[in-house]
Amino acid sequence: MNGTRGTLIAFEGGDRAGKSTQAKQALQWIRETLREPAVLWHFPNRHSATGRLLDTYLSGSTELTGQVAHLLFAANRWERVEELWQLLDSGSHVILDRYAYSGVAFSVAARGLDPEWCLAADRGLPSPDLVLFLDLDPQLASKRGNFGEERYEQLVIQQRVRQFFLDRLFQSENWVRISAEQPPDQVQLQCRRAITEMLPRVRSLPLKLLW
Ligand code: 2DT
Ligand code: MG
Repeated sequence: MNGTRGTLIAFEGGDRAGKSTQAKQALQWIRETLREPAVLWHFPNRHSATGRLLDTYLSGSTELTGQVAHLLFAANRWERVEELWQLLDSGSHVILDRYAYSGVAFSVAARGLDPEWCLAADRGLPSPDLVLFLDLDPQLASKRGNFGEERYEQLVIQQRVRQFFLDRLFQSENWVRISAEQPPDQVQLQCRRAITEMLPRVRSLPLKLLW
């Protein structure tokens, strides 16, 4: 460790855009090629108490009001925030497969909640240095394998989520849009390019907080 902090990199996008695949490959590349420590986290983390409840909500076997679901998704992040700061402070990069952006986008798009109310629940979490937004037309996403299995995997919801990402969230300077219609190798190259460009620029700066 050379005393520099790790960076926080979030993958965002609709369902079936390839986030998990790309995040795994980016993790491997940071570890093996850049030779720096890195971990990959997925949100929601379905293994904690909040996550087990959210898993039953997403699979459709539990009903929750929109507000309760939203707060549980946010709590599912807050319960790991100390560990997150520790990792970053220790010099490890942390890659996130979904984060608070999904939290707001899905609660607004699928449950009709007020965006400002939604944003408040995640306010104060560490803000990613880089958000890789894997953008895929929901019509194409819906043709990929297993689409439709979980609660929010419906065309109209995915279209509203995408619009919210593009209209409301994409304005931030740390967002990079990558077309997920490209072959996976191309997508990965663009992710690596964005990470390479970001690293020297942010590492001497403190992490910001959402929002
Ligand atoms: P995965 O398919 O990636 O496991 O996501 N979601 C996710 C929310 O509604 N709020 C959140 O805060 C997060 C992180 C998006 C499962 C679904 O959960 C939705 C898809
Ligand atoms: Mg999913």
